[in-house]
Amino acid sequence: MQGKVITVLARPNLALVKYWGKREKGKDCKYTSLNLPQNSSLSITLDAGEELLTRTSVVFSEKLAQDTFYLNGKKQDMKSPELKERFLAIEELRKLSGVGTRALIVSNNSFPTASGLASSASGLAALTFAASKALGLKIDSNKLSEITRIGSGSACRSLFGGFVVWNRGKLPDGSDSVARQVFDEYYWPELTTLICMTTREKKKISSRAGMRQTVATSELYKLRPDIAEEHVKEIIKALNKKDFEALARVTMADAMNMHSVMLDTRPPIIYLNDVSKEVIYAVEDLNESEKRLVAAYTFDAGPNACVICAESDADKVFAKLKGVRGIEKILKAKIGSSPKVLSDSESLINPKTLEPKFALEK
Ligand code: 2P0
Repeated sequence: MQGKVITVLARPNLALVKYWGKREKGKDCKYTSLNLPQNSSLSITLDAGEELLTRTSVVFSEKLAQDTFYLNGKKQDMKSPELKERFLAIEELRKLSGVGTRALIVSNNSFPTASGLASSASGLAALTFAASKALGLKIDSNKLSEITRIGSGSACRSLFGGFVVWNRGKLPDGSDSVARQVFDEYYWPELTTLICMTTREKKKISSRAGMRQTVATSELYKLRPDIAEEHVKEIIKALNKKDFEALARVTMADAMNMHSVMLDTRPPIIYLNDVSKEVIYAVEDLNESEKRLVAAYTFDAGPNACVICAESDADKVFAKLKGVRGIEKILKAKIGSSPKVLSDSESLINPKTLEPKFALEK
């Protein structure tokens, strides 16, 4: 079968309540590769226009001898253990569709891979969304979320726009550990994120390896899952009331709680750097001088800060952050929408030759 080339655009998400730790194989997890989290998490989908997005084209065809994957113009090694793990999601989709043919996948990220901003989330969401359509699968968002989670945990949240909760779930097969939208992207459009880029270096330890180490060695981590579940409830309450200060308080607390268990890991995991610390001080200083919570910082597995504020305060917060030495670039994002299928003219694959359309790096 020569399938259709499907091209999808997907956006990253920013967790206000973080996912850091998986359940290992045992009574509440059938396989560790299911990527079942220790706690629920809550995110916003980010729309920074042409920045921070993934475009992916997928085609399945009998003419293809093997799976081939180009990321940012570079052919990837399909034998690498990391890629094999992530491609379990594609195997699941193949199983469901009964289509055994190989795939050509061409994906471009408009942000630095592995810099602490989650390109794996938009990347995997674009991949499974496009592959499910290229295989002609009619599956509901729960099933697609379940399969996307296998590729990358945080990616299941990027299947939705707006405000998204990824529920921890209890079942060992993971069928109840799926993401769902709690409010859409139009619910609170004033909410703005300023993304402060402090480094473009590749991080020293991957999230996947880091969280495994934390679960295995951190004493403080025992407290983390219950604290995070409570944070999810508090953020939902704040969203219901559009209470920015409550949202800000919990967002900062959750980020610092996650970075505390990282520091409590043996050996310690330290993603924050001096510039991250200066962002914390700048935001705390601004909040104190304004006598209200104007902004909230949060950090993922990297030193880049994301600062959330109302659009009406964005200029003030931007000016404060501009004063932090070491910030190379500040991107502004609004609340983003779910992945969308692009037109054939935007495809990254030539459907006749089954080759990528762009000039390739060796
Ligand atoms: C999050 N992070 O909730 C947290 C905050 C990093 C810090 O989800 O192993 O790339 O593929 O499931 O999803 C990064 O973890 O890890 C992450 P896998 P993922 O956004």
